[in-house]
Amino acid sequence: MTASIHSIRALEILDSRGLPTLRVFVQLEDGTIEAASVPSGASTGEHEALELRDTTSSRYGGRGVLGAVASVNDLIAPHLVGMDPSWQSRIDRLMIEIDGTATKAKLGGNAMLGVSQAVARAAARAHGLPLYQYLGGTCAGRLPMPMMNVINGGKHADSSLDLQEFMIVPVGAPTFAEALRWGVETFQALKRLLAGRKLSTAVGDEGGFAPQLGSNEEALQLIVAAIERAGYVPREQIAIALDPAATSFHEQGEYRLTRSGQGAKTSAEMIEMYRKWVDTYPIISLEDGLAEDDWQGFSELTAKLGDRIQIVGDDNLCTNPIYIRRAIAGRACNAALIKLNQIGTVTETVEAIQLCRESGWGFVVSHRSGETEDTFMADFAVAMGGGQIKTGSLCRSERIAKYNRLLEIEAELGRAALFGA
Ligand code: 2PG
Ligand code: MG
Repeated sequence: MTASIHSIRALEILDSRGLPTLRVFVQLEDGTIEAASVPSGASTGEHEALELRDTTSSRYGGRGVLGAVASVNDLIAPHLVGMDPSWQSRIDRLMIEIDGTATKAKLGGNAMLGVSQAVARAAARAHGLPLYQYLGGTCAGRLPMPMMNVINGGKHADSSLDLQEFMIVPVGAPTFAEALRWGVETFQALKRLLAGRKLSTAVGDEGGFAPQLGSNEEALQLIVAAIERAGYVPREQIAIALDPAATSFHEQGEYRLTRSGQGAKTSAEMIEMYRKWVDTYPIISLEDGLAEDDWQGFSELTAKLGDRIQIVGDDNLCTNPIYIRRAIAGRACNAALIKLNQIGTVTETVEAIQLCRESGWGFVVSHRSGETEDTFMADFAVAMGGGQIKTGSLCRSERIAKYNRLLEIEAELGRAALFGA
């Protein structure tokens, strides 16, 4: 019998962009206290769980979260006090019921996720288990393949790049620790390459470099050069993943590659551009290659490239089983990005992943561009059987915290740790 929930309270804290977010504390009857913090995105999907912000207040330019704090303290906590923290899905479903909206607009997705994650942590502590084992079971031992974001553009940096994320994936590495080392060495090689060309080595929101390049394609060339300079074999050892976040440059039915000065493209022209890149560069995964409402384009993209690379849906799926089902039926992707705060509870996130598994889809557990030092998602990825994880670049502590937690888990598992497909 675990101790029941004694109290729940929230605090307004700051994320990695210096913007307000929530930390939720759950205290059990035996005095155990656990906390969880909530991340926040910049390139958000239209159907994401609503992030409650104090838009009518002048505090923090209308971005404060005191309303969400009140939602936790006054609207959620009274219902959960006295409950067993191990009743994760019951607690999550109760919050969904109290909220009563499709987008969690009443309680706030941020308030609900903070509670949901903090409850899971408190229950894990009460059971004397590490979070990955509590959520994933006693056999949970597979570390996720990291996608490390080494060049930032789009809404995450004021570089000349329209595409938001250029990531490296150490597909040939034998362990997570080695994968991380290969990534770091490539990141450092990239830094030297940029500096050698007198390009900026300042970083964007997710810690990737944000240089002024002549084209999006030049970023791909630089990454291949950095992989080689670090002593690795492109594709075989280290491959590339992209998240253009194409909704962010989709205007009036056109894909406007304005920042890089490459003009506007139709959906079909974008697909053709990706096809050429896939032929030329070691790209293995493409997330949000098209805009969230371009469902037809997504189906064409998957028909053309889905047997060669992973086609990931993020803004169009929002970690929501409703949209994932639609994409499965329309063959619009073959993998989903998984963000806990897009859907708002741990239970629903697990459901989204189960749906991916049943459909033979891949999944990528993901951070947000606005992060905190919280490492919940690292344990969560291991609990969900590994898969893939994207949690930013190889600098900035809010990103590194997740990698460091995965290093800890791999070391703790010892011989039981598994890595790779
Ligand atoms: C994305 C995410 C994370 P944001 O588009 O995948 O990289 O960005 O959190 O800004 O939505
Ligand atoms: Mg994305």
